[in-house]
Amino acid sequence: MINNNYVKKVYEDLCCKYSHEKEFLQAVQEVLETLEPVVEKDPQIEKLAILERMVEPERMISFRVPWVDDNGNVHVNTGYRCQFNSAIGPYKGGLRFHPSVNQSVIKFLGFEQTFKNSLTGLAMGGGKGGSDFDPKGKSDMEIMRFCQSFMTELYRHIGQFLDVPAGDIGVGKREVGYMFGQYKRIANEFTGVFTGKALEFGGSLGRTEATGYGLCYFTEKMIETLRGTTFDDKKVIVSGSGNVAIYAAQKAIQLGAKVVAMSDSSGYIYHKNGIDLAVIKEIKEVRRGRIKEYLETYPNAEYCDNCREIWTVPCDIALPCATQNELDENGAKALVANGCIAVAEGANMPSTPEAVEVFLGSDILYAPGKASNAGGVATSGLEMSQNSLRLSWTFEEVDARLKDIMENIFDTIYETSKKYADGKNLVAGANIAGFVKVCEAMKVQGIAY
Ligand code: NDP
Ligand code: 2IT
Repeated sequence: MINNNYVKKVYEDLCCKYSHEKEFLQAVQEVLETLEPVVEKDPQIEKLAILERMVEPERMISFRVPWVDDNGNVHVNTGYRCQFNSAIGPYKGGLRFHPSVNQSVIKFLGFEQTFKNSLTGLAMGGGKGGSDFDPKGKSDMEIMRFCQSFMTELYRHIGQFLDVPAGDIGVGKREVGYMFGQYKRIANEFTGVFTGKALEFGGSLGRTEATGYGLCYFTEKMIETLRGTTFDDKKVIVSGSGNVAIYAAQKAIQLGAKVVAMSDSSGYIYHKNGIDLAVIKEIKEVRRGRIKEYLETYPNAEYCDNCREIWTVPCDIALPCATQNELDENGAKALVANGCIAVAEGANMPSTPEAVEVFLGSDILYAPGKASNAGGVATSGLEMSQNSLRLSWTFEEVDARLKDIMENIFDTIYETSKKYADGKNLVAGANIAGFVKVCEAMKVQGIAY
């Protein structure tokens, strides 16, 4: 519910203009609702139309991506790059290849990224991009041809001081390699224009693990501070089984937890004794297979062919690490009813607004993705620093910086929540803390006539 007249008007105008952009409006509404106390204290925000500027991307690029499959058939996909906000640094954010990608999805991700990047404390603006291309079932050569075609247009819009993409759903080291290679070829320069690169050409140690590890560092700090407990001996469920999920599970296990359930878009597995992550890695990272194949090694584990039901598995900590709106009101109620103490988001906007309401109305600790999954982009920032310095830091050095950044993010959003809300609402804490820095930068940079 939005009460303030100015905030309400900004949101209503946006709803009229972009009525079909469901995910984008959802992300904006959640942020605007929590900014009311800040807007009421600072009349400059309305006078300088900061909110109107904050919800409109600086630039939204969309383009044709034609490519040829192994049989010689021609296909056409749509490519996007949303350069949302550059008030505090060059645009920074991942690329997503998934059939569900459209302008609304890319804009919601770019909007969220602006606040997330601000929370890291590093100088990075917000951006996001991708395509409705489906990498599933494609050969390596098809992936390569698609990435090259995509970059043949995108290269003119990015640069190490302008916009630095990285991975997201469907984009990992393989895709980043093909895109970086094409950029280098066309731009005729070798620069840190991408993060998430392989180690051989400027990647950072620890970037692969960063989002998942960072999520656990954040969660451990949250449950230590607010519940006086740790991951040790906790039962954990992790949705998804991609980059974020695998390394969240790995760190949770290292910290003494037992991960009992994981999923992919087809279904979830439940392994009472604790999931063997080496088997998941083999299936997902090496074979690019389905999570159901886990049962070939562990026939005593269970498989359910509805991935949305993973939240009914009793647990102490839930880490949604797959995609937006994967955790709805029923899932949230099941987690609360089963005595779960904390939900921390590895994915972007995995909880529906109704699920968030359930969490905020209960005793559960709830960490919004823009705070708890910021470890990935933070380590991308560290990769950019290393590229600029022409140096590589050790895994231990990167990991220590990541831990420090995640603990600082928790402290910042908790303190902000105490200042503006009730100290429990970390959504408000994250949105306000992320907003204030960008807002101050926008205020002093003037308005272009
Ligand atoms: P991956 O492509 O490596 O893995 C995605 C996982 O989520 C897969 O298990 C996939 O299952 C599942 N998934 C994807 N779409 C759906 C869907 N519609 N319904 C159910 N399951 C789905 O991506 P990442 O691990 O990189 O990203 C996961 C989430 O984390 C995303 O929300 C992303 O934006 C966010 N994130 C990623 C960061 C990063 O550094 N990579 C950083 C911060 C956030 P299947 O294989 O069946 O499709
Ligand atoms: O959502 C995200 O923060 C990412 N996909 C990582 C972005 C990045 O630039 O590393």
